[in-house]
Parts: sequence; C-alpha cells; structure tokens
Amino acid sequence: MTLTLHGYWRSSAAYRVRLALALKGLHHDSVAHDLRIGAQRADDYRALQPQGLVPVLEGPDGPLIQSPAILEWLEERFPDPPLLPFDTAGRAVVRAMAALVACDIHPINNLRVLTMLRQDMGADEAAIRRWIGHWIAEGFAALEMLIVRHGRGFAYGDTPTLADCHILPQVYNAERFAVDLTPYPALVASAEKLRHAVPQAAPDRQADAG
Ligand SMILES: N[C@@H](CCC(=O)N[C@@H](CS)C(=O)NCC(=O)O)C(=O)O
Repeated sequence: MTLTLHGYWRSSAAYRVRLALALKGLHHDSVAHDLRIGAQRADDYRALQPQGLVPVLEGPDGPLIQSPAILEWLEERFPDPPLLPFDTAGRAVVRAMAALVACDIHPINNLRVLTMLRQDMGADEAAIRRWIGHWIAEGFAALEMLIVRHGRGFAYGDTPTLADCHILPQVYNAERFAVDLTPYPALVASAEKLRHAVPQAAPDRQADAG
C-alpha cells in the first residue's frame, strides 16, 4: 500500500501524522509544499485539500485531510501498535488531550492567523511572540495537570498515544518561539521520550528542511 504525505517540514500538523506513521512502522512517500511561498494555496493542491492547509495523506481511501481525522484513520486501518487505550474512559482522556492541542492551542497560532495579526492588525514581532506564548502557556498548564494525573512516562500511560502525537509537535512550536517550558516538566519529559523513540519524524530530518 502506498501512502503519500503532503506536508511541510515545519508544519506541526504534518509532524503529528509523521509521528503516527513512524510509531506504526508505516513507510510513506513525502511531497513538500513550501508554506513560506504559499504553495499550499495552489489550485492543484486545493483539489486535494480545499482549505489550502497541510497535511494531506493520500492512500487507498483517497486524499485524507485534517490531521486528527488522519490519525484516527491510521488507528482504524493499522491498529497495531495501538495509539489509543483499550478502555473507553482512557480513550476519552487521550482524545481530550489531543483536542486541547488541535482545537485550543494550534489553530489560533497558525500561520494564517499570525499573518492576519501582522498584516491587518499591525502586530509587531514582540506582540506575535506574546500572543503565541500566551496560548501555549494556557494550554500547557492544563495539559501538565492531565499528564501528572494520567501519564506514566508518556502523556497517558506508559506507551505513546494520539495525545503524544499532538503534544510533541506543539512542544516543537513552543521551542521555535522560545516559550519557557520549565513550568511543564511532565509534559516536556513525555515529549522528549517520544522525540527519542521516533527521531526520523523530526522536522529537521525531513528532505525539505532548511
Ligand atoms: N486542523 C488542521 C490544521 C492544518 C494547518 O493549520 N496546517 C498549517 C501548518 S501546521 C498550514 O497549512 N498553514 C498554512 C497557512 O496557514 O496558510 C489539521 O490538523 O490538519
């Protein structure tokens, strides 16, 4: 089965998918779309992803969009190793952790939001960093509490889950923007554990990095 991931090395949403693919031991081909030059908005790419966002995963079920849906698809199609706990309560916690990143941190710090803040609202780089840092800190404070409660090495339990696939890319974003991570030791430790488990998924290991 051929799986082709359309992404960009620094895209944290694409990084989520690379992590899940790596954890499941799945090979994939990569197609890079340079977000800095707006390649994601080209007509032929919008035919795959009408929003003009990365990632897209092309496979036997057609082009799949929205990284949370792609991760759920991978989990259903390739259940071994599982990235969700077996019990319904645990699944709800893992999905909540993932949603905390995917719904409440990442979208308001996305490139198109930052571009609007810069271009239409007159925000300078100091204001942009304050904006990003604020939303990451608020979300990470809550995540830290959840990881202390549920984690045993990883964010939930002692094996990686879909929660970790969301958290590590968000930590990568936080590092890019020099957000202070010292208040979140459990979160950082869980992210480091995943980073070391699947180094091949890291942004700087991608062919288009630079
Ligand atoms: N909810 C979407 C978000 C995708 C997304 O925001 N991708 C970013 C990169 S991380 C992007 O393509 N940004 C381009 C832009 O904002 O123009 C998903 O999880 O797939």
